[in-house]
Amino acid sequence: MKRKKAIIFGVTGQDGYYLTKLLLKKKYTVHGVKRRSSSVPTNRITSFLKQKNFIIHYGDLTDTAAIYNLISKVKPDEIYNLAAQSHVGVSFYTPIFTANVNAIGVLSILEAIRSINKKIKFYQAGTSEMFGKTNEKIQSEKTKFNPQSPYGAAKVFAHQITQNYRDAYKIFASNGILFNHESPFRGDNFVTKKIVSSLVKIKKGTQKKLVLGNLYARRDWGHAADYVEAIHKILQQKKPDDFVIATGKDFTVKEFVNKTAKIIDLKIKWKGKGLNEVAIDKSNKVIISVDKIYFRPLEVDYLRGDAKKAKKYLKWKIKNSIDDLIKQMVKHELN
Ligand code: NAP
Ligand code: F7E
Repeated sequence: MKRKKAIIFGVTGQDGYYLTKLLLKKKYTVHGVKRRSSSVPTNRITSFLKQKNFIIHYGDLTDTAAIYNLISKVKPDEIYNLAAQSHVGVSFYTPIFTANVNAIGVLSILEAIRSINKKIKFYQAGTSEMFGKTNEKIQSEKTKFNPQSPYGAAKVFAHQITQNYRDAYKIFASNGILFNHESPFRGDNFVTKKIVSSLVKIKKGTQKKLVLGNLYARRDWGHAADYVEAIHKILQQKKPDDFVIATGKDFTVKEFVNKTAKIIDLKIKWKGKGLNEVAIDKSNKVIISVDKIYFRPLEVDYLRGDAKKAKKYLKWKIKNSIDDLIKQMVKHELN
């Protein structure tokens, strides 16, 4: 059987790593797109670089011509757009760049598909941040969007333009609406990775303190390895559609800290309130504190997803619990 060809924009990121691994296992030829950087951006994907079915290209979502030329040259069956300025906090400092990449970049891919070959299937990496401030206790495909950041607002544009191209030009274009997903390969400045990596170092005695922002935000945290399986399934459906991918369980940042501390056997006790809240160790030393530098101008307080549709139509299953996730992240940090 002919090998399927996929292009992955954002191949150097966390999901890029897991999706490449999955597609190579499924005998795809994977064309990954990396952007030029002053340091080596391929750390996560070094293990794939020697495989003949993994080909790396330079590209950037802000370069419409580069996107067009690449899609014309590769002639892919499927395109997965995972590329984004993906940090919500940073999007307040770089709103225009964020919109250019996360919103206009998506339109550039869709336009290229429209003029090169409408049969190319397209996946857009949407996010629970599109729901933003919501009154719904559990968010599904039917929940209204109310983004609270340049990141979330740009992703709403990307989501809707993907739907528009599906309806107007009959392109197989689907959106995932993925809730937070983490792994040992998570970027260093996301809260789970920061917590696990810091607490492991504090336990080893190589770091003194962990400084966090809002301890009371609630998130629905899953495992990236499980979530890329859903991403792949979304493009294997008979018809294009949109799917929420989530665990349905939510925890506060503080609860994530407590779970991690328990797993690495680090005794902590919380005291104080607001910006003065701290956690002390058994010798009364402050090892966790709060600083407003990590608070965002707008916060999303609460997110919990309803993935019933994905479970029913994609037959998607969650394999890793939050405790499995933290244990794997801890093991990776210890190594
Ligand atoms: P990530 O680790 O930050 O990876 C983002 C990828 O996008 C990296 O490969 C990055 O390249 C690339 N990129 C950034 N700007 C680009 C540009 N201008 N042109 C081309 N590539 C660019 O993010 P992730 O966690 O894997 O997430 C993957 C996608 O899912 C993102 O679109 C994110 O917004 C979305 N999402 C993530 C989550 C989550 O919890 N992880 C949840 C919902 C949706 P560099 O390596 O060069 O920076
Ligand atoms: O923050 C709070 C912070 O940056 C989670 C991205 O993958 O998931 C991710 O976005 C929560 C927020 O992820 C710190 O205020 C407290 O409430 O790990 P995060 P995020 O903003 O939820 C969504 C679904 C995406 O689509 C995004 O691409 O934790 N928080 N203290 C902190 N957050 C960070 N980063 N650092 C702190 O020190």
